[in-house]
Amino acid sequence: NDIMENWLIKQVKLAPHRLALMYEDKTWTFKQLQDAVYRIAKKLVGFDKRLGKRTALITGNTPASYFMILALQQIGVQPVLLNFRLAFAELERQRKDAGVVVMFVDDSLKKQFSEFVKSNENYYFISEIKKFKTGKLKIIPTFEDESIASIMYTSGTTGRPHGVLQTYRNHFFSAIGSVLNLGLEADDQWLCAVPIFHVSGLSIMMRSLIYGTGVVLVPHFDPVKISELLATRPISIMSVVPVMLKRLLEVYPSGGYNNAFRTFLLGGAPIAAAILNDCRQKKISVIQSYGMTETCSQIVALNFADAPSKIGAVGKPLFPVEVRIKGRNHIGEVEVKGPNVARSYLNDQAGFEAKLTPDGWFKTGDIGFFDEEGFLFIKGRKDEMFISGGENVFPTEIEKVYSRVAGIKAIAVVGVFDKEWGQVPCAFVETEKDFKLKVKKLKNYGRKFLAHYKVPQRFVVVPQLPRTASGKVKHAEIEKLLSRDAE
Ligand code: S0N
Ligand code: MG
Ligand code: MG
Repeated sequence: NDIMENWLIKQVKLAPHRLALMYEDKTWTFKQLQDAVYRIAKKLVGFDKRLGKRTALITGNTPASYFMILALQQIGVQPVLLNFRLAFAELERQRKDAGVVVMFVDDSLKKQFSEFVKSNENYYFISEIKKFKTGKLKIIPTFEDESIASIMYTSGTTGRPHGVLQTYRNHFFSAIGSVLNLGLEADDQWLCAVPIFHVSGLSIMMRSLIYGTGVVLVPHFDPVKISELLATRPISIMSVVPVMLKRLLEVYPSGGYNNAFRTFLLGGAPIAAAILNDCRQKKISVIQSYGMTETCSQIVALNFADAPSKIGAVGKPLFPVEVRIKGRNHIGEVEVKGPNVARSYLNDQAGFEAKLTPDGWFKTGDIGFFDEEGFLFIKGRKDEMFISGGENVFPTEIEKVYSRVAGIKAIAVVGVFDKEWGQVPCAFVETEKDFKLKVKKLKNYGRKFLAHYKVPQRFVVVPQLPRTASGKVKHAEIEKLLSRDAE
């Protein structure tokens, strides 16, 4: 178990006066970042032992949330990062699974979370830490390879949430793989509009600490404001999911982006060829990538120069990772191995091991193949998971919620094509004879238990869902029926 000096301490030694963070018109150097983080850390230490081994954060993309993540890391408490778009019931399941007592919520989410925070004495808005007494600071001097830097939840085919344990080693090698591909300039600035509760966002912060480069954080995805930033500030890179890039192109400034702008890093989902062509015409570089929470961000990337001859590819495996497909010249499950691949789920080593091959490769659930030049193509999923606007959606979760509705005999949810989000959930239901399907009511019902992006946009009544001999619904056949419909 190797040990590295605490990254924040290290970076303050290396580059105390370099830009670490910009948010609206405020900036922080690495030294100022450390001061801000330590002020919060002192309050957290003074707060008391209820913090425990782990503390949950419902983050916004704000300095306060960023400082909280770092403050917890600095005092050796594992931050459990939760998605604010989830329904309360979903958040509570994850919190309980993590064995977390205390939860902090970003103040920018006050409207949505006031009742939630008020109703539990262990939940606080981040601003409330001002009231805590100040404690004696004990900073962790080193980051051990296997200690946990962050925990993020993913769901699975069973509908059970899994907390992915992301270690410092995972983040470190992820940052190295990224920089060996994207290069580095001392004054690089990386715009972060992707949520920091996802590894797409948090990895930008971890890279900043490791590289000594700046993060430009924006509170939410406002394409007009972001275009203005990209045009007027020396921002070099921005991470996006396809819907973000699409919306940015719609408001592309006539004078283009600033001269320091190098590329978009696109991940989270495959991109439509039309959007890429638009980028090419505008001479905007896009590096497509492939990665997941379990791999601590991208593990495969496609450089812009290769893109025209490799339409549909996600690229080549980055330096520290290996990717393989079982069987020769075959299409099959994508398996990955490397120092940025997580080693376990929280409280569910068995669940994680079920996703490992006997020789220790992580089975992604994605189906793909390599072409003769070593480019990886992703063709689909082993399970029914699909992606909406960069968010993974697991039909089982949605089906479980709707199976409880009286009158619904059976339900199958599949992702269907959507111009904006890539895919959106659509429900196919078998109903009792006299059941009157009221779509509005069903949607409102779903919103009580599920993140809004998981609520089916359409409900289609079918006499009979396609099933296997053993009675299991065949999702793939529903999708086929649909595409036949669309033709
Ligand atoms: C695209 C985003 C910003 C859209 O959100 P927006 O516009 O802020 O919406 P809201 O104002 O919150 O809500 C308006 C209505 O839109 C609905 N809605 C919101 N999001 C979605 C969605 N995803 N799908 C469908 N509908 C959505 C709301 O429900 C609301 O409707 P009503 O009013 O009816 O409630 C936002 O979705 C977003 O931030 N998406 C990106 C998430 C993301 O970052 N995903 C990546 C996760 N994957 C990883 O982290 C691994 C890969 C990775 O690391 C990576 C990924 C990308 C780039 C780089 C990397 C990397 O490797 O570094
Ligand atoms: Mg409270
Ligand atoms: Mg399933």
